[in-house]
Amino acid sequence: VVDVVCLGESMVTFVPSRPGRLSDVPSFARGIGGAESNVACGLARAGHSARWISRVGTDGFGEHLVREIAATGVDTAYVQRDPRRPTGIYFRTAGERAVGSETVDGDGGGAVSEPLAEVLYYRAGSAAAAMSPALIPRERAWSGRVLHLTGITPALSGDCRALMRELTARAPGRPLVSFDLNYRVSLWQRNEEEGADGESGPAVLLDLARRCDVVFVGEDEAEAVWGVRGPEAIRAALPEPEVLVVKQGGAGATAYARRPDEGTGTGTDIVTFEPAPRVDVVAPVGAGDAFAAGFLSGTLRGLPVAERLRHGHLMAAAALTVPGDLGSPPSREHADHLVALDAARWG
Ligand code: KDG
Repeated sequence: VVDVVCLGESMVTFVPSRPGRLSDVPSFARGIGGAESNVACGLARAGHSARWISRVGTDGFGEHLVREIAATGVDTAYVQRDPRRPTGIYFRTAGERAVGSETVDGDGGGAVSEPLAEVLYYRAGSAAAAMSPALIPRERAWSGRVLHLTGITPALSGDCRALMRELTARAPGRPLVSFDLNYRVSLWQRNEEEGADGESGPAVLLDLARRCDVVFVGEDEAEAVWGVRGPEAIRAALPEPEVLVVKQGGAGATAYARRPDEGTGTGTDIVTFEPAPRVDVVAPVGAGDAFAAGFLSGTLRGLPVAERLRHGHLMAAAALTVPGDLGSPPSREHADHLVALDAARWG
């Protein structure tokens, strides 16, 4: 049994070689992106066994993705190759702040005055969008102690939504299921325009979040998707998960953890706030994924909630201070040392 399985689409990413609008920048550098594989890579770097499950095309971009992700120590044995569909790609501007409520995981830190970001996806009909209960056997996705999913996958296709429901069903053998809301407005808009099955993003995401055990939500995202403002109100709207983490940008994060002796959905919580360390933000992309990796690492190690939050903040800080999705987090030993510093040196 591996520690964690992360399931979701990854893409080759093109980031401009200098700041500016997509209409103006002359050249792009190739990188890789994908919220769930970012979490797998973060956990592998923190010394855990991590597996990434997805589908890619038989094109060179798919090969590049699998090779790069495997190079971080993540198991890619269950990644499928589809000869008929391409690997998804996307373009984004370099380090700018997200447009409106379309954040690319900027919720781990305090970006303030950068210009607006642009994100352009080319992933409709991708190999990963074909993920379905028939193609991804549940036993594979449930082959870890933790399964990590995000709200990006259900925005990809009806098949992906069916898979998400299958993987979050309460049934024997289900591991701890972690879910990062990751609200991607443009993906849901496309869905609604296509009128696929009349399912709306807010309703699908609320239903899925309710079925999971550990849920990560950005305060800004919750307001954008459900119109709910502030950590208390978010918890009131989402009482089911055993642990709910509300990320509050540069300020920090609040965890609501149900007392162990309480039943589902009704108990009182232990509430823990931990401030985020101050960092000079280079690019917010990937910070939320890094935060989830740090928190889940602490969860797998059975650490107290405050320490899980601090490990999340440390990993997020590493991602915030580089242009790409993945930073270089401190080693587990060094991270443990930083986490143990007294409160006055945090925040
Ligand atoms: O969390 C970072 C991701 O947003 C990025 O890597 C791309 O997975 C991605 C997405 O769908 O936005």
